[in-house]
Amino acid sequence: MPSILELSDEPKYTIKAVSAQTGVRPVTLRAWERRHEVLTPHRSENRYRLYSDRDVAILRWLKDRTDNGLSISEAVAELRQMVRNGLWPEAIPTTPQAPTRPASAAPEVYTQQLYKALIRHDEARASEILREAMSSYALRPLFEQVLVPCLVQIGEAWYRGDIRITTEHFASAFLRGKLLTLLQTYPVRRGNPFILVGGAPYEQHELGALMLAILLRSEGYRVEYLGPDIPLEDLVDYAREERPALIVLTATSEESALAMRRLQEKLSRLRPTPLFGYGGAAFLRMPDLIQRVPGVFLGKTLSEGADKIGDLLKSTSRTVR
Ligand code: B12
Repeated sequence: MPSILELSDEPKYTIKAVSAQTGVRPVTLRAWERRHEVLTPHRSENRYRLYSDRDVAILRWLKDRTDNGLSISEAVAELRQMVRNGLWPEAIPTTPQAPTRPASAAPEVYTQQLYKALIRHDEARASEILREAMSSYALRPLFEQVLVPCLVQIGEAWYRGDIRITTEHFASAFLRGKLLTLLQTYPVRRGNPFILVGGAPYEQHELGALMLAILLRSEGYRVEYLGPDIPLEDLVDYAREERPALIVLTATSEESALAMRRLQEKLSRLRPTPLFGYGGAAFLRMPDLIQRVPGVFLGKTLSEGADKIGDLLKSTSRTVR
């Protein structure tokens, strides 16, 4: 891990984005600044606070110390002493396995609460529940134990005819919006392995790909999220120019999965040749598709996918751009 001093001090993030990255509420951030002079964020032209990667790392470090029992003034004093001695602490890695604070309710409770708020079209309540779940759970359990089960429940209710198509669309649009915002709160790290993530041709389901993109960005990769239904010819052209280390596509239907059959071959003509990995519900429902689609099957869950990608990239350790 780099020392905090090595991180960029270019002002970039709003207080909302910093709050999502650190788990410290905006009101607390402002209080820390006012009372403890923790840091002085840059102000944009319209006077909004803008924080740098270094600011975020300082706040994460302070949050970690306070989570471990120190008062904020003790943590600030400790940091000042280290800086005076020329020993800036190391940046704390963003470990998605580590919850930001002890969970206040079991994941199933959040799933049910979120499901109920979404089928009532109660956006304010759904946002509140999601915010609480996000501050209680790290990304992997948040996605796999709260959001995915909630989406499955919505899909089943739609299939049974218990909820309207409009309601299902509202719920997925709401979650898509929240997930895109979350993706954008993570910095784009140039120099780290570059990964393209998106949906296979004809695929309209994009939330799995989006969650995977967030996991990978939070783990330090440079990730571009391309959205659903990507035409392969164009993707190959783009890869030729941008030289990603890895392309990941997801598929829910057999049609979309089979549309990826020729991709590996097309990519093998590029130099350097990007790795190609895939996953998604189609391969769980019809496992024989794994034999029929050349490339690396990345696993049954988002966590398995993120871990497998880590292993793949470690073994090639190619950083592009
Ligand atoms: C939201 C939604 C939609 C939205 C999507 C909006 C959006 N922007 O994404 C819209 C309205 C567009 C939609 C359309 C359709 N949908 Co739809 N949809 C859903 C719903 C409710 C949620 C999907 C979702 O995001 N799930 C969350 C993801 C993460 O779950 P998952 O894919 O199961 O992921 C798990 C694994 O597959 C894995 N995984 C996922 N991605 C990846 C990637 C990698 C690399 C790895 C390693 C792992 C991995 O991780 C997860 C577990 O950890 C599901 C219900 C459900 N059970 O999922 C139905 C569902 C998928 N849809 C269904 C259907 C039938 C359709 C339509 C055909 C309906 C229609 N008649 O038009 C169309 C298909 C259009 C198309 N060509 O793709 C069916 C599919 C049934 C089937 N057996 O194929 C479902 C299951 C609903 C149901 N119960 O019947 N849908």
